[in-house]
Amino acid sequence: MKRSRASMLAIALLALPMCGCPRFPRPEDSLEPNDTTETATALEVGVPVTARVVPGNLDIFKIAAGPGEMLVFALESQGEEDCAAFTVTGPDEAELFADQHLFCGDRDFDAPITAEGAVLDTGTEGRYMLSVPAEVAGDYFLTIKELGQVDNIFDFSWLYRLTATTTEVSQ
Ligand SMILES: [Ca+2]
Ligand SMILES: [Ca+2]
Repeated sequence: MKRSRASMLAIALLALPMCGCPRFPRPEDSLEPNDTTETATALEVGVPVTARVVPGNLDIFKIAAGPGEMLVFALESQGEEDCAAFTVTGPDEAELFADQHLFCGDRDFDAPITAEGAVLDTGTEGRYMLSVPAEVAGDYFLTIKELGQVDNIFDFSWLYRLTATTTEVSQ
């Protein structure tokens, strides 16, 4: 009896990696630590960075923009659980965009808070185009937070490529 229970446990342990569930821990990226605006990763216009966000560890990026520009963050999924929430703040700490959903895939149910002219385009699978008006000159901060499912047993992570660009807004 003991033996069969042990073999059942062995089968369960062997089956676990095959169930497709996300597993933890997953390695962090080389940009860490970038969990606060003070330690934010500085972006250069048009130069992509690849990073991984995990629950409980924000990824924060900064880029100088403005005045009179549109700042666009292009985020392309490179795999794992695309389950992110975004926030963009301006030089005066004004919130220009803030996702409000708490779990994967709920963005459509809990609409983000957006400043006038700020838009998140999710029209292409695995790609986000987040545009915010940079009316004031200074540093703009993008915060990426990895969410989960309501019933998550294992933590998620998301591998992404981020490119920031600016365009002049015609008057
Ligand atoms: Ca990270
Ligand atoms: Ca981080």
